[in-house]
Formats: sequence, structure tokens, C-alpha cells
Amino acid sequence: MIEHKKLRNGFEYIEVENSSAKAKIALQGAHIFEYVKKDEESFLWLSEISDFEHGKSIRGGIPICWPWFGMNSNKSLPQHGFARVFMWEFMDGYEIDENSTSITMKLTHNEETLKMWQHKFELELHVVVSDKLIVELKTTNIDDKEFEITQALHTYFAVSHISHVNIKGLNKKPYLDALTWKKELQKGDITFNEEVDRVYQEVDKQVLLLDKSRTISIENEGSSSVVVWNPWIDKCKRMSAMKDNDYKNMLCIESANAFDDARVIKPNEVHTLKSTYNCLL
Ligand code: TA6
Repeated sequence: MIEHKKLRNGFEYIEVENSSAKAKIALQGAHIFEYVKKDEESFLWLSEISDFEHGKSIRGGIPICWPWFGMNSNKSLPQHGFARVFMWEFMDGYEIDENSTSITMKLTHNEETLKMWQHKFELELHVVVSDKLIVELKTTNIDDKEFEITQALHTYFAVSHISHVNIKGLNKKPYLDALTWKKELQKGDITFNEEVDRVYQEVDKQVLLLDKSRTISIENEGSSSVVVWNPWIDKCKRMSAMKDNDYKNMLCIESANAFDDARVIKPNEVHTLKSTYNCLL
């Protein structure tokens, strides 16, 4: 089943359901805000007080940060780019088989994007909803000059409690600490007892998120950087659309092309950032 739905305020999304899973993808930002496997709890976190309003990014799910990750050097431009708050076009949706559904959405440059970023582009999101969630973000340069992008699939994961989790796969990797702007080296697994905001570099394909009773595998292609973020107590209180204690039950692991992993895309070239999320119980 693929249905085009609207909330009462007109906020549009695509709902997908097959025999393996169910998902909801907003047209604003091509934002996956729900993905649940049959008979399992969702591993995507969504804030109970998130906005579903035009011009505001949904807090949770998978925001798309593009064409820049973090702050732009021009501070008047929005953090994490504009793709997450623009309306995308629903291009195609079909059932691959009874267990998997394919959805494609597209954003192309327009008068508004050209005011913020002077490049002509096509950005496509391909999603496969099945017993795994596969997300592919494809950037095509349709301009006559090259451009550089940084980007991320800013995925929010639901966790039983932040003190129960650890992240494997980043041991001995260098990272940029976005709280101090120092370069550090990861020692062992990542655990949480304070605010964490780091851009890991030179990463391997797979990162594992281990929680009390489940493990999520995140496999990345077209990327050698991964961002790990938990706002902890003070920042959580200052975050929009988050409740004070939300930091206890979420964290972000973001497949990225950030900082040293920025990508230059020449005219007619395509760069694809791909993540496969798989819950291994
Ligand atoms: O990816 C981590 C981060 O850049 C944090 O610094 C934090 O502010 C977060 O993203 C959320 O950003 P947002 O613009 O969605 O409020």
C-alpha cells in the first residue's frame, strides 16, 4: 500500500505499508519520520512535540542536511542547509514485492534555492521500505561548473536509556569534537555520560548501535564520516521541539560527508550517499 496523505493543517506525507514494515515520509524535506518493522518497536526516534509545519524541520526521524552540514560561513543561512524544509516532489512509488516498497522523491534548484546556493542541481531520495530501511541520497550536478557539498542523513535513533547504549565500529578513528573544535582519537566503544557532538572521520562501512535488547546495524556507502550527537541535559533544555528529558531516550548517528569528507561534484556527475539500517535483535 502506498498512500498520499495530509495532516489537518495540510502537511503532506506518503504512507507505505507492506508485509515487512510501515513507513511515513513527509514531502517537506523528503523526511522519513516513521519506520516500523512488523511486530517490532520503532528504532527511529520522533519527538512527541515535533512540529509538522511548513518551514520547520521535523524533530526526529531522518532529516536531510544538504547542501551543507552544520553552519554555513554565511551565518544568515539556515543550519544544515535548506533541503530539509523545502517541498520535494513525489516522483515514483511501487511495490517491488509483497515485502518491499520503493519510493523516490526529488528536489531541483528553483528561485528560492538559488538565492541561498548559486548552483543548479537535482537531488533524489530513494527509499526502500522492507525488513531493512535503505536510504539513498543522490546529488546530480546539472550546472556548468563544479560545486562542493557537505551533507548528512541526520538519523535519530530511539534508545532504552542513553546510559545503556554503546556504539561499536569507531574505535581508533579520528574525530573532530564540535564542542571544542579539537581533533581527537576515539578510544574503545562510544558511551555517553555528557554532551557528545563529534564528526568521526576515515570510518569503515559499518557502525553498530548496541542497546539493552537490540542492535542496529548502519551500513554506509559514499561516505567516510559519521556524526554522533547527544545533546545531554543543558542543551536538550534549549533545543526546539524537544522535551527536557528527551536526551535520555535518543541519539543521532549520522552518515555524512562532512568537514574533510566534503565532496566536489563536477558538471553531470552524481554522488550517492547510501545508508542501510537493519535491526539485528
Ligand atoms: O549533528 C549534530 C548537530 O549539528 C548538533 O550540533 C545539534 O545542534 C543538532 O545537529 C541539531 O540541529 P538542528 O538544526 O536540527 O537543531
